Amino acid sequence: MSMFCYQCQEAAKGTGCTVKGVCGKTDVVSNLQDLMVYTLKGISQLVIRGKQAGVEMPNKNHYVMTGLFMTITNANFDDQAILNNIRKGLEIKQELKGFLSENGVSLEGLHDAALWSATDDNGIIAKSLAPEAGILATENEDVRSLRELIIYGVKGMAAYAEHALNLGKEDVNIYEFMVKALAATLDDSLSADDLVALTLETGKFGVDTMAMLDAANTGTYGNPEITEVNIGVRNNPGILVSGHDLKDFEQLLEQSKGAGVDIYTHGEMLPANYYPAFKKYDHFFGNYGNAWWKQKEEFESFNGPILFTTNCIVPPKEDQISRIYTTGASGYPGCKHIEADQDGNKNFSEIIEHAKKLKSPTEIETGTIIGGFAHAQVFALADKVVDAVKSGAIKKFFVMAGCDGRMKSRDYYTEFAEKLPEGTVILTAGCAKYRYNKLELGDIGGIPRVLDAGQCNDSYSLAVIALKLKEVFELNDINELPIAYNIAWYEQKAVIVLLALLYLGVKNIHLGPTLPGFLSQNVAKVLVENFGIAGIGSVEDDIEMFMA
Ligand code: SF4
Ligand code: SF3
Repeated sequence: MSMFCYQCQEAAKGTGCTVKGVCGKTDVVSNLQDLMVYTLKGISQLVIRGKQAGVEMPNKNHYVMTGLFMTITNANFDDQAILNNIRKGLEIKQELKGFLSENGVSLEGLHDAALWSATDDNGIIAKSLAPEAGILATENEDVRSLRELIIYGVKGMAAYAEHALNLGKEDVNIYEFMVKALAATLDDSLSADDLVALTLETGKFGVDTMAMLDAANTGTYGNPEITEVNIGVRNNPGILVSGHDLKDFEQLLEQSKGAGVDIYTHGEMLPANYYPAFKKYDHFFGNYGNAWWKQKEEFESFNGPILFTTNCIVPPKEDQISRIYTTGASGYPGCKHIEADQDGNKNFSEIIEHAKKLKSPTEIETGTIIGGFAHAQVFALADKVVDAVKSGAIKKFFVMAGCDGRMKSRDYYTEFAEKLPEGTVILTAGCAKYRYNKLELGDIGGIPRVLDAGQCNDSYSLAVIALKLKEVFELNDINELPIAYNIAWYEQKAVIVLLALLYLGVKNIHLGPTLPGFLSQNVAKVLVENFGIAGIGSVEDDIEMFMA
C-alpha cells in the first residue's frame, strides 16, 4: 500500500484507494495531501492551546481554509503546489510555537502534528510517507470513521467559505469552528459520543456557511431567476469556465468584453447563467457540455482554452494541458496557474489572448435547458406551487441534489427521473442534475418537473424552500412535508451538504450510488438509527417505497 484515501464515492472497491486514486491522484499527491491536513491539525492545536491560555493568537484562518480546500477530491493534483503550501504551514507552526513560548505558554503534551518540522523538501516528502501522517494512524475504526467524517465535512465547508470570502463575506465563527474541529481530531480523550456531537455541530456550521455563501452570491449578483440556457455554440472563439467560483467568472467576463471571444460555462458553473448580473454580457453565450467526468471528450471538441476555478478536474490528455488554466485552490502539473494579486484581482489576459488563436467550439448539442429555481424564484411562484400541492396536481417533491460521477451505477438516477410518476417534481442542485436535466419531463401547470436551484451549495436553497413549505402548510416537522430525499454524493462538498440537512432535522435521506466507504459499520448504524439514512435499491422498488 503506497497511499490510503477513502474520501470520495469512487474509492477503489468502495473501501479506499491504496496504490493510485481512481480520480487519477498519484500516491505522492495523496500522501502530501494527508500531510497538508496533518499540518493543519497541528496548527489548529497550537491555536487552541494559545486560546485556552487566554493568549490572542495570530490569525491563520485563511491559510487553514485554503489548505483544506486544496485537498478536496479533484481540486488539486499539483504536488509542487501542495508541497509549497506545506512549507508555508511549517513556517506558520514555527511562528505559533515561538509566539506561545514568548507568552509563557507551555508546548508540553502537544501532538506530533503540531511539533514536527522539516528542514527541506526531502524532509517533507519523508514525513508524508510516515504512518502517523496518514488516515490509518487512527487505529480504532469507528473513531477513524467519525474523525474523517468531520474532516470531510470541514473540507466542504472550507470550499464554500472561500467562495464567500472571494466576494468579501466571512464569518470568524466558521473559521474558529474549522480550527476546533481539526484540533479535536487529534484528541484521544474524546469519546465516540463526543465525536457524534461534533459531527452534528459540523452540520450546523455547514448551514451557516452555505447561508453566508448564498448571501454573498445573491447580494453581489442578484437572485437567480428562471433562465433558458443555450447549450449550443456560436461561431466565435470561446473560453470554457468550470468549477464553482463566481468571482473568477465575473472577472473573466469583465476582462474579455469586446475581445471577440465568447464565454461558456461548464459543469458546476452552469448556474452562473441564472444570475441577473451576468446577463448583461453579450459575449456570455451559454453552457457547453455536461458534468465533470465527461470533460476529456468535451474539452477536445470545445477547441478553446478552459479555466478551472475549482474542482472537478479529470487528469487531462497530454495535448490538452497547454489549453487548461487553473486558479484558486485548483491545480494540475503543467497547467498554467493564475494567481490573485493582494486585492484578489486576477489577470486573465493570457487565456483571452490564447482563445483568440484557437478554433470556435464544435457543436455537440443544440437547444436550451431551464434553471434558476433558487429560493427567491420559487417563493415568487409560491402561490402556484402551493395550489398545485393542495389540488393534488403535485403529489411529491424529490430532492435529488448532489454530485454526478462516472460510475455506471449512476444511470440509476436518470432512470429514476424518467420513471417517476406524474405529479412529481424534482428539486435539484449540484452537478447531479446532468443525469436528468436534458430529459423531456414536461411540466405541471407551468411548473417544470425539474427545478434546478444551482450549484451544490445551493442545496441550501432547497432547505430554505422546504422550511418555507413547512410554514405555509403549518406543519410541526419538516419531515411531514411531501418531500423525499434521494441524494447522489461524490466528494466532500456533498458531505457538508448531507451534514447540514441532518442538522436541519431532515430524516430518511437516501444516499447513493453507494454509501461512503469511510463510514464504519457502527457509525453507519448510528446514522441509520438516528436519521434513517439509507442507500438505494432498484429504481422500481425505490419509487414504490417513496410514493407509498
Ligand atoms: Fe480514491 Fe476518491 Fe481518494 Fe481519489 S479522492 S484517491 S478516487 S478515494
Ligand atoms: Fe460536482 Fe465535482 Fe460534487 Fe459541486 S463538480 S457537485 S462532483
